[in-house]
Amino acid sequence: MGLLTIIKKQKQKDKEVKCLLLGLDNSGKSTLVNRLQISCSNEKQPSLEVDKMTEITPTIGFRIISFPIKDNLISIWDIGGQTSLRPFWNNYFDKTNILIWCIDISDLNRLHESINELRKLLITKSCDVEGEQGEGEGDGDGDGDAEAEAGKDVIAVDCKIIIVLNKVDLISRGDCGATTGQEDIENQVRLRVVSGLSLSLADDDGDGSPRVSFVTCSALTGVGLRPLAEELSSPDSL
Ligand SMILES: Nc1nc2c(ncn2[C@@H]2O[C@H](COP(=O)(O)OP(=O)(O)O)[C@@H](O)[C@H]2O)c(=O)[nH]1
Ligand SMILES: [Mg+2]
Repeated sequence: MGLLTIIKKQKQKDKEVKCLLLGLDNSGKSTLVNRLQISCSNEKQPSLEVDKMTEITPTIGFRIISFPIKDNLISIWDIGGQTSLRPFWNNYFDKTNILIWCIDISDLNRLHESINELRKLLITKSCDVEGEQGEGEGDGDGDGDAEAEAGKDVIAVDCKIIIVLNKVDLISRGDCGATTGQEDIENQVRLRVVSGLSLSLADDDGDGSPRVSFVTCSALTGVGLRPLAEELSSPDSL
């Protein structure tokens, strides 16, 4: 390995972005990470990696896949989503820059389960607000906003969150029996996630709370993966 290669690798390591990829089993996490790796690290010879896309089996435990995007080394931790593995998800958060939550947008029957799991992982009740209010709290004429804040749902993790709405190809092909269009389903899923997490997307900017964004894609066809790659490598994710 030449000196330049070593320096380049070290520089990439310095800018490593740890992404935790979670979501229900069968939502397409492993396919997504394989497709991202192929399209980001091997654009010139994608045919060499075709086998990787046909080899997907349920992930037992976890695997780590690393590849460069722009100047960053993206390390994606693909964690199994089966019920038995979910209690361990919390253990992987250390030093995570980005949480990627994968939802199968074609399977609305499991959307509730997915949002519930995400909620369990992220949301906690704020409890320090009461202490900060000081004396005179709750007397009816005090700081109404602060009172309203007490016990409010807040996101407890300190990383950027990307919600991936995967398998959009199944909706555009009409395979999942949906009677409404792709845009309607996307909006419906976003709204359910936002209200399920008690988020106000308008609050996401500038107040120190983690930024939540949505990306719609198909890990199978590759549609929508470029914006996801952009999000992973954008400087505000570091
Ligand atoms: N049609 C379609 N199928 C997908 C897509 N992503 C994953 N799959 C399929 O969904 C199944 C589960 O995928 P997998 O990556 O193992 O899901 P995981 O359990 O979340 O890791 C596999 O049969 C994949 O081929 C997608 O975007 N579109
Ligand atoms: Mg998997």
